[in-house]
Amino acid sequence: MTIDFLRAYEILDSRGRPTVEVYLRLKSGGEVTASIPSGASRGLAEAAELRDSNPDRFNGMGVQRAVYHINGLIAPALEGHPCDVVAIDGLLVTLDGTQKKERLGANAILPVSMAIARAQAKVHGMPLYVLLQQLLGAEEVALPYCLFNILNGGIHANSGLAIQEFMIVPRKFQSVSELLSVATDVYESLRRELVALGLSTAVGDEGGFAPVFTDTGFDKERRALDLVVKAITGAGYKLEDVSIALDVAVSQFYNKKADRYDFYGTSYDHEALIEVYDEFARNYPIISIEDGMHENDMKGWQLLTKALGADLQLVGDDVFVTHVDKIQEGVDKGVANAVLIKPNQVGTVTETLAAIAVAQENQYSVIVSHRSGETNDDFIVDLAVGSNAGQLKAGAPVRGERVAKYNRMLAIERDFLP
Ligand code: 2PG
Ligand code: MG
Repeated sequence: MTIDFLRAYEILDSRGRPTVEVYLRLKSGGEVTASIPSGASRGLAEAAELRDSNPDRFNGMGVQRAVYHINGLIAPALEGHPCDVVAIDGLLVTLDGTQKKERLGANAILPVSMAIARAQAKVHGMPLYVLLQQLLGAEEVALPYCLFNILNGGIHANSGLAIQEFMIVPRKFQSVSELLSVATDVYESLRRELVALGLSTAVGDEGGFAPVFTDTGFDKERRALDLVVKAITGAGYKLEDVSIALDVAVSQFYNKKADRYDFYGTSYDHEALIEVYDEFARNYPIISIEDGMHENDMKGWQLLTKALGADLQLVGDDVFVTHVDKIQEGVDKGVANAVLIKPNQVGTVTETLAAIAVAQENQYSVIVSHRSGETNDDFIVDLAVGSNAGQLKAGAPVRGERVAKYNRMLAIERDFLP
């Protein structure tokens, strides 16, 4: 039950940048590992990710400092300690002592927190998702619906598309394997469309295609949406059975001084931008739009939620950064109706569960999410299942670090669920 040995080391993430993996051995002999992802379109209020800034290693992206914080500071404090994630998360937060985990780094704290949770589940002989269910007090567990990213833009690919993620959401399936079959059918169908048009089938950071369209302005997005629709129907599915979700990741387009959004050389006020979203939603089977307004643009968020919140899932990512207080503030102000959950935005498993709890208490939908730079760690799947989140966003149904998540869903269904 107690921690015998804890060590961290650098590994590479899916973008070839260093990240932290932790190895933990229990006194009883059991061992686990945990590794963490890294985002590109990061919220301003996310917990700190320490990078070494040594230009001689990995262009300054090394994480040796975070590794040292685990091996030099955290491990000595935890070895011999009982394996209890709630108690240890509290200890780590105290040991860090800063608002944004700047002292130890969230990239030092989170992999330890995840490893402890995994080891604790192991000690009790239960799958990780059951431990997370118990910690959250969720009455039921369920496999989530998945948002599969099949077209990449924004800063995840240099396709020239402003919108970062075009995702498909299969809604009719009997099993995980059927779900994955639908997703890969549509993905392959999109590949065929692109080949037929002579467009590139190269992929972006999350495995979605990244073709370069020659259209101007938001016609690029319309072209992309037309292709996604064609891919769905071309694969033999009905549009009511496979919907579309977008992550606009709009923050980089916000002109704070003017309080407007600049896309493709045109400036949009709140109303005009909402009209663009509304037009997209009227013309395409879109059910969900993420980060449609800047994280500090509360007025924009309120207008957007009022205008489209009754008909669409409006997901807050950068605006909530998986923080309880920010989610509560959003609920109080009528901002969004769904919350994206990324453990490394806040830095511990316990705080992530608290963020899910406050979203669920307020009837906000919950989408557990990967990051654009991932590892093969599949923790987020157990988190989505154990918290009964309902939705999981884990990228395209291709590339090892993305399919690791879908393969964990297959395993949970196969091994544990009735
Ligand atoms: C997002 C995420 C994941 P990143 O914006 O939702 O898709 O991207 O990890 O780059 O922040
Ligand atoms: Mg996002």
